[in-house]
Amino acid sequence: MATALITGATAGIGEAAARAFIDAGWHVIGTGRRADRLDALAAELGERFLPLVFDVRDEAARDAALDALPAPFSAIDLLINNAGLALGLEPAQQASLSNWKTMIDTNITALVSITHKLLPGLIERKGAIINLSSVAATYPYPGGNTYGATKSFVHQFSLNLRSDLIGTGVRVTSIEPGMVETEFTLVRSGSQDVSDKVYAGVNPMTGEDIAETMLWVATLPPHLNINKLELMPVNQAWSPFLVHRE
Ligand code: NDP
Ligand code: 8X3
Repeated sequence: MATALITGATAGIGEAAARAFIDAGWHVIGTGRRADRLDALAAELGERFLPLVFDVRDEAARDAALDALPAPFSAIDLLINNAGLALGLEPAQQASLSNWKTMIDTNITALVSITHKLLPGLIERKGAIINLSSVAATYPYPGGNTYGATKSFVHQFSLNLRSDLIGTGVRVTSIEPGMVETEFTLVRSGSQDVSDKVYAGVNPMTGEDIAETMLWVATLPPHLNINKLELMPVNQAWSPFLVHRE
């Protein structure tokens, strides 16, 4: 059976994906910084789950972990680039540059670095890559500034990968969700209260919804590639353009 590496498996979408792929019979490597969460997942999911603790921005720690993978985890067929975050909802002119750099380092630099490292093996095995973009890649909103731009990068990087990987059999998909209730808004705002209010009454998507979508994408016939897939809860849609009147 196949092996998936899921970055950011300690919470939200990645944690749900680890469960979904294990339930479907895969071997799963789940990564994240919070070792206690990965240990708990390993205890729950059993020997087909391998916890791997590293910060995706730390290339040396990442390489040390990935270069020492035991069989069958060393033969990765599917890379799910899920680890990511938003920090802050302030307008650009009030935002923290440090927050912007953290989002760029995590959502862009770490994602391309791990992709670059695993590409040779993915080509060898005619594997697949699923990247977590967002509706924020396509639709701007106040306070989305750098977060949305990082997800636009993920969207376009995914499509450009397809261009380069033509003929290799490697599939690439950009998954672009709207509101999914996870720890995303807690991390973004630093407040559980703010997070609860964002999702209250919306009936938002769940990590499990996105995990099932990723499993579907990953198990389609090998001649079929989903390029990009945008999902929203029924209770989310778009706003009119902002207009400032003088
Ligand atoms: P969560 O905050 O619930 O989970 C984020 C995961 O990313 C955690 O496992 C976290 O692990 C990991 N992570 C973050 N930074 C790092 C780091 N530096 N090194 C290693 N792991 C890291 O959020 P979601 O599950 O919602 O987010 C998953 C992905 O989905 C993100 O890329 C997000 O942008 C995207 N997304 C989310 C949407 C939503 O509405 N929730 C909508 C659209 C896209 P740890 O902290 O343990 O390191
Ligand atoms: C997360 C969805 O709308 O909060 O990527 O940017 S949104």
